[in-house]
Amino acid sequence: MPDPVPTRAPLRIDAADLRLVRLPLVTPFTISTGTMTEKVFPLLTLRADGIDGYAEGVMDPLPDYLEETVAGAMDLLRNVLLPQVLGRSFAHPQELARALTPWRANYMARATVEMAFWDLWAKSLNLPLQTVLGGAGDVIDVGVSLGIGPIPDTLDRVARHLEQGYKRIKLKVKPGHDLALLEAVRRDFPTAHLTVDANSCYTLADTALLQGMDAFDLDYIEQPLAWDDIHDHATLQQRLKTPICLDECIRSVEHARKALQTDAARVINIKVGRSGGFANALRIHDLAEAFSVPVWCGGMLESGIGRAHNIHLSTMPNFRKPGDTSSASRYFTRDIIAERLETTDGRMPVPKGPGIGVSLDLDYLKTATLSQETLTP
Ligand code: OSB
Ligand code: MG
Repeated sequence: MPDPVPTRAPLRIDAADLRLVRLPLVTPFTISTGTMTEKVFPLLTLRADGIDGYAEGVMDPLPDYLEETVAGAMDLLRNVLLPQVLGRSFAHPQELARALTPWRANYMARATVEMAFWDLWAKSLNLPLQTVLGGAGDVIDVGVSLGIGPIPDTLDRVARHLEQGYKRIKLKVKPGHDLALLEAVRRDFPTAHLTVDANSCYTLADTALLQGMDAFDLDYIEQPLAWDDIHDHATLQQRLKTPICLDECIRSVEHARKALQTDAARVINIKVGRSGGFANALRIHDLAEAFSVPVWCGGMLESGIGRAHNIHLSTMPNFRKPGDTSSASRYFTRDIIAERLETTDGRMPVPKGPGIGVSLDLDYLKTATLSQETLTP
């Protein structure tokens, strides 16, 4: 049993800073739904007792990964979620998470508030976030997610990342860019730990094509079918040898339960920022473990703030596969945090200060900030 985590007096949320931040990406990132050239996200600071807790929202500007949007989340944060917690005291982050449960969906917006409070909470106890969550360890294993591009170029990128020691290569696929890509990559890298991610671009009508992927010794196929269709994934899994990993479909504990009970997911990608926050992510983690289903930590091209949250979560025991939290320098020429989150041999060190263990680079953040507002009770 892990040591019991200390408690403390309830923390009153005194103020919130809500920023909209834009960071250019080092290289465009293409998935089946489109191409991203920049990362635009809400950055939230919650303040209590003179301590700041941080989190970023993982929603995209357009509802093309899931249904939430940056503009919608900014509005909800400003007008509903933050007014609901400002001036209130919470005895534990789980209590704040419960206060947000009456709202339907909007998991990413709710996670932004919840995750900032976990950071604040852990800092107030002077403990790393991982300790408060129940995780342990100094490093996590990570792989990379490689966007869609010409096959020769992808082969170069696979080689480069394997040389850097990344523990798993995830290839983004879409119709017309799937089996030929896998043939080429498998030919050149016969023993590489390979997976694919379709971001919901196939249907059951593509079953034969997806069965063709069974020949390439993939660890799993991530989210082949519709973003909200657990049922069809269960049907597909009956027809595939390769395990299905769900990403988009798992936004709540109930989604995870249904997927696990119907054998629609033999692996789960947990993204804390997509799942309403750590309270839900931890429950999904435990539920998957009860079904002997391994989980791993996905990413949404986060800045160092979201990346640090992901790293701490990844130290929980059922994170048995390499995650997507690779070096920040793969995404950004300069990050909005002072620390450098970089891997060595496919391992990312856990930032060990209190809370998420990283701090804002306020000078650079200023140049990357599109808007900023302070909210008080
Ligand atoms: O499906 O996991 C995904 C990025 C943006 C939107 C969805 C996804 C991704 C990634 C990249 O795969 C993960 C990362 O490197 O942060
Ligand atoms: Mg995915």
